Amino acid sequence: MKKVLTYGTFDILHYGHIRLLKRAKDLGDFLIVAISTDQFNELKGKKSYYSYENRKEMLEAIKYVDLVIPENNWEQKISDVKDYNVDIVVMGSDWADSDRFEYLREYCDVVYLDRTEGISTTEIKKSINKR
Ligand code: C2G
Repeated sequence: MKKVLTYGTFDILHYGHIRLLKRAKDLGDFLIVAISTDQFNELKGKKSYYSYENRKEMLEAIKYVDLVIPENNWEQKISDVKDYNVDIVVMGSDWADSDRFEYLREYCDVVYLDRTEGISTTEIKKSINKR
């Protein structure tokens, strides 16, 4: 069984997230999504609209997603890869070649998938606030 792992906040879920998750699942048989806790989001300088619990609930409802785990810090990735026997870590291309992920190549494959243009949680929030 080929296991895929991806990280993210996944706030205000949109088709960019869904397309990333579908393509990530297509690379293996089992997709694990580590979503940022509210506390870790603060560390990332992000405040999500939905709580961790609600974001987890929504991610678990997506057919491509097999398991949702918390992302508590930047440092947990190596143990995540080992603990869950992950073969591939997948991220959107905004993370391409980032030292937040490149070091994982010692433990698993790292694949960056093109971001979906024209959609982002930030843009959605902005357009709703304008109305
Ligand atoms: N994404 C995408 N296309 C978009 C928006 C997002 O492919 N239009 C991808 C991102 O590249 C990322 C995933 O969807 O791989 C989740 O996006 P975010 O929730 O914005 O995740 P981020 O804040 O980048 O958190 O440790 C890593 C961080 O937790 C990643």
